[in-house]
Amino acid sequence: MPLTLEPITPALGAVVQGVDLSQPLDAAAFAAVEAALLEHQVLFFRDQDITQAQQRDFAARFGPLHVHPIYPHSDEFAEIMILDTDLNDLADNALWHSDVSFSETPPLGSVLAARVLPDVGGDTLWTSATAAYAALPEPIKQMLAGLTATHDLAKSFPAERFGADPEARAQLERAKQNNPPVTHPIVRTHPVTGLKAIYVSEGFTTHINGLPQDVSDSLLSLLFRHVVRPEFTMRWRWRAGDVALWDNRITQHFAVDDYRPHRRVMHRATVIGDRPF
Ligand SMILES: O=C(O)CCC(=O)C(=O)O
Ligand SMILES: [Fe+2]
Repeated sequence: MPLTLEPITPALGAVVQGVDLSQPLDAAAFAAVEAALLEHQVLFFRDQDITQAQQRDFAARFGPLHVHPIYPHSDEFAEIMILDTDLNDLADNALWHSDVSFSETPPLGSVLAARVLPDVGGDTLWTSATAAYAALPEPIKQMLAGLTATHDLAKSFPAERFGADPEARAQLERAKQNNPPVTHPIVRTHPVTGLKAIYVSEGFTTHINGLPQDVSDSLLSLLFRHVVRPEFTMRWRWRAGDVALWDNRITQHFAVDDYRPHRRVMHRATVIGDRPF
């Protein structure tokens, strides 16, 4: 069955039909998914009944998988990260971010499967950082060229959130030691499409290198607001069996935290990417 695509907004997002992620995709089907991802940046697959192993295997077609330094993972597979409101405070995901940008080689993409959903709420939003970059006035683009920024895991994982539990605190300390702050260009270039994208996010970007902190704060605030203007975004209302795949290099996302005290469980497999340039 050929793959069909139904776009969600002009900026990004498409629902994919005709793909069963519980089966290994043949080369042609995988190439079609890759092409769709390049074009639409975030893809949604409905009614998927996939095991953790199948989710991991699908993600691994794109490259080596990342193991998160803080979030728990499945007992069976370290590459399946668990976002479960019963296990963790997930407040850091209710903030616009690009996953793991605190790494030297941040993820190229993520595969997220909905496992337990509240009846209503718990939507996720994505924004296209290429659409946002394209809409910047030319003088601002020129100003940003060549600037770099610092990304720091500690911004999204502040010590207060780890409470008094010594084990959780020790894990955070280890994660910080293993992931010191990194520098990335403020505008990155997609390695395949060549499109430029804003690559700072509220989640992890702490300052623009070489600028006084107050100037950096003002410029970052302008970029954080610009990148999430409604016309660059989409919002997804999850249904059981949904799987999302996003290009993490040129999008940001925000998990709406509006459903407590209900439980929500998502499983993520995260593909390691290249060093941003
Ligand atoms: O729970 C979600 O919908 C998304 C959470 C998130 O930020 C992620 O999986 O990277
Ligand atoms: Fe995320």
